[in-house]
Amino acid sequence: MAEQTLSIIKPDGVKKGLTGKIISIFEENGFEIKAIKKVWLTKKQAEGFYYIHKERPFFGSLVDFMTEGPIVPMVLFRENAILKNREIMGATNPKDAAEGTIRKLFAESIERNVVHGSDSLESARFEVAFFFNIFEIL
Ligand code: IDP
Ligand code: MG
Repeated sequence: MAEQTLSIIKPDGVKKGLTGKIISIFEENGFEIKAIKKVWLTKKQAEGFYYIHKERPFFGSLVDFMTEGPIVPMVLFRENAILKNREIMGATNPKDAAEGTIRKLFAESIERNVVHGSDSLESARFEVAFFFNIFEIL
């Protein structure tokens, strides 16, 4: 079934000038970009986006990282989008990521790992709505 997922190019990816390259990888993998923007989150916004991780030991550091510069959230659409995006992103830790995945190619560490991707239908719904309203998703 065709579905939407939320991807984010994180501050490290934007700073390294990887935005275009990563968008190309999505398009080459059959994703349609239904919405895209560049935003710089406040701490409060980043804490809200990652509320699910608020008890984790890396939460504070993750929020600092995600607010150190602009990010590029986008809505991706295709068959099996959530799983397919997770597949081409690669594992959270680039050391464990498969060859050719975005994180294997570009990530520095388990934290500075270039991209975010929704991990379920439920999180995709929350995350898409966090950044975009229905008039912005085309
Ligand atoms: P995911 O991005 O692959 O879904 P999650 O477990 O949901 O991974 O973690 C969210 C983000 O938190 C990761 O992408 C990464 O930036 C950061 N993170 C996850 N685990 C660690 C860790 O052990 N140390 C530091 N940062 C982490
Ligand atoms: Mg996650």
